[in-house]
Amino acid sequence: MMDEKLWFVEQSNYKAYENPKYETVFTLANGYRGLRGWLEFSNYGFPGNLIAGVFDKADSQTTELVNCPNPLVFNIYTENEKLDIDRCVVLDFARKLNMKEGILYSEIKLKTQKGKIIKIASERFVSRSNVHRWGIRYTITPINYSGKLFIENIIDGSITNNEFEPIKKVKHLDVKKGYDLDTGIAIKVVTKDKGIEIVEGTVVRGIGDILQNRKYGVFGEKVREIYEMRVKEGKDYTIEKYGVTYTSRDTDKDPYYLLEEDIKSYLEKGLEKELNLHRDKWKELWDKIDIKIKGDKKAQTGIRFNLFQLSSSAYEKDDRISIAAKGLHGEGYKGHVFWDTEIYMLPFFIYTNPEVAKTLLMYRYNTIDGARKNARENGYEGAQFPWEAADDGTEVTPKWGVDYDGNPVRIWTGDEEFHISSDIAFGVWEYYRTTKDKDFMMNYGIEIVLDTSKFWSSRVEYNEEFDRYEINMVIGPDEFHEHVNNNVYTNYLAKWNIKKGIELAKWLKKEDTNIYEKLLNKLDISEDDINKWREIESKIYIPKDEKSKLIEQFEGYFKLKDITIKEYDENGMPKWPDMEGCKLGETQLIKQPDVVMLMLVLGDEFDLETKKENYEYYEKRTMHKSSLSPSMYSIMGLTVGDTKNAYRYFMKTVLTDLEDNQGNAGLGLHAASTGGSWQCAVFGFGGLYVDKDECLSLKPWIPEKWEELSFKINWRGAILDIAITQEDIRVNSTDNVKIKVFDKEYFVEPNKDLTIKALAYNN
Ligand code: IFM
Repeated sequence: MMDEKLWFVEQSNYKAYENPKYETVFTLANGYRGLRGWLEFSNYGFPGNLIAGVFDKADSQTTELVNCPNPLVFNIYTENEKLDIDRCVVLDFARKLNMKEGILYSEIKLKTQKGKIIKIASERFVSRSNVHRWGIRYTITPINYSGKLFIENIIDGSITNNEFEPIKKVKHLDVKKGYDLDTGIAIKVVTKDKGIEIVEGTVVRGIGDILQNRKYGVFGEKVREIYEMRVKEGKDYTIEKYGVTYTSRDTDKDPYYLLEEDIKSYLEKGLEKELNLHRDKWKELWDKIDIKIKGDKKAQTGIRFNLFQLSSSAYEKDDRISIAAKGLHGEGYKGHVFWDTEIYMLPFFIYTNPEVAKTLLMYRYNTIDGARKNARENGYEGAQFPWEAADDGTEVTPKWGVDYDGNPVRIWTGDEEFHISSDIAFGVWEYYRTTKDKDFMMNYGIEIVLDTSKFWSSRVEYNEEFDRYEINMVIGPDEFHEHVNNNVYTNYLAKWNIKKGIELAKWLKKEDTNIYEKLLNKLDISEDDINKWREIESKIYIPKDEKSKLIEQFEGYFKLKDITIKEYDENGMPKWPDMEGCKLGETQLIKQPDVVMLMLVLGDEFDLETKKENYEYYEKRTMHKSSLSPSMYSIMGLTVGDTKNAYRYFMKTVLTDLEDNQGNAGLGLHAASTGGSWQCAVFGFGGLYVDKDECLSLKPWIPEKWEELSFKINWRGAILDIAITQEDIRVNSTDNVKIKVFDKEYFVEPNKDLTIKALAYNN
């Protein structure tokens, strides 16, 4: 029973101002769509029905993910008094996300202003078995009265985007039609610019003949049906709500036909059967993705929350979509896709569910024409992937935003944060290195790597004086410093990208000359160009301090005002130091890892001393003003022996949304941080890495209070089950695998435990 609790995220107190945070935390998603954990009986908060790929611009500053009609509206009237939690006495309140089964439970007891006490229990799910379906089962109990009750089922098409920032409110949808399904209702809406049609349908069904006198109506942009119920004090009444969604992205025909058919078969099947299929799917998923941390309950629930929500954000059957920075959990960052996907989230999928990883990379492949357009428009060649992406690969970063004080500021990331192109190429390589999926690499991946190499070779500037290639006017991962020259992360990754391009071109020529020639022809790359790349790659400028191992984040960084962090808040996060009259960009304070990030992404290129020196230097200057920050410091901390801080950063990461430690959980999931959580556990504490000879390697370390850390990974088709305790490391595999543990080679035979005693590696 205790162990079961470690699968739950619970809310036991109701505070209206916390609604947005819990809407994110309790979002149920299946990669096709996300339904925020909106509370039906409150007017505070931001309902969200986000369907992957439904983008529109309308009057917004830039293209954004559309908030689709809210199908969750379910009003209860006791006599004629509408149940509104914020005007009632809350007698009991509990919500619980059961992550094992993907079900959100709630139990609420309210006393209305007229003194009627009513209890509502519900179970909500968004099906992982059939992504178009979702459902809720309500059990309503009038505690102290008998009489009339009305149930109102509504689909609200009046929804707008950006409700949380009223000045930016935008309407993306026109209501085309309301449908009376008798029983049940549906709505068809269409997006203003792109004409994407969305149909939502819901049916409520009472168990027993409890719903009477149905009335259907369309009220402006809302479609509704209302039922009367005669209730008796103390009796339970069960109502099932069935939901189905389709869009014109799913079909060439009218999506309403698909909806109609699917609702019919869903009703025939019944809610319980769908729920069981959904449970089975989660069981299957958890078998692949779960990470067990024995001896640390908070860490256990925390890591599971991150795995649950990250896994809920991907849909392997649609390669036109990826995972947004805020998942399908909120409108923050407009549903845009960043480097967060390839650098933070992708490794989780590569090692647990490679099919999903491939789909995510195929999204980049399928949007490469947009990236080519970006390059052309900016005067470059090849493919320049957008810093923020939506549905077609063109740049959609907004040009304007607000700073920490609410003043308007120009956003330069879309113009200058170029490293995204090599981050994507790196993702392609990491996927290939782990899966050896040759078909993907030959037919898709290599095109990304070559066309980004081509981009970089046109983006670099030759400096004759120093006979070197430079990349100027950029923003690196640390976004506090804009318009900088020769950011080491950007330059190193560009160099790596071109080098990988040369290497893979050679490989492809050997593997299949035909494909090689066709591809070079398609990309308009000649062998002379590739020879030129060699020269460029060897001369890309990497700023280095000749006297120490310290790497300068960009040219001139060390000359900036050296302000370091002196104080930490109650959450262990840095407090703003006295800026001594300087602007942020004039100091050495950074937002998130940059040099440290480079040493993680290209770990092999740097020795331990370099990692240590730079970690120590930059850690004192990193403000962690991005949720992408603590996880990387945790992993690097483990590499260099700062285990105490590594654990602290790990906990910060896994609790990002649960404890809302960035203060903006209401806007959606910190999806990069969910991926960072997995990386901390597996790459950090698990110490898993692929060495220079492409051998899977382990160098684990676990905190004293952890009795065991265990996880599964997929390594080139073999499923490895790895458990680390204070006494030993155990590895089981479905296939023959060579593995290094603390640099010593071992061979794991299928289904035979390899156990290495701690003594063997502690010496
Ligand atoms: O991609 C990140 C970036 O690194 C920091 N700002 C937020 C973005 C989206 O998560």
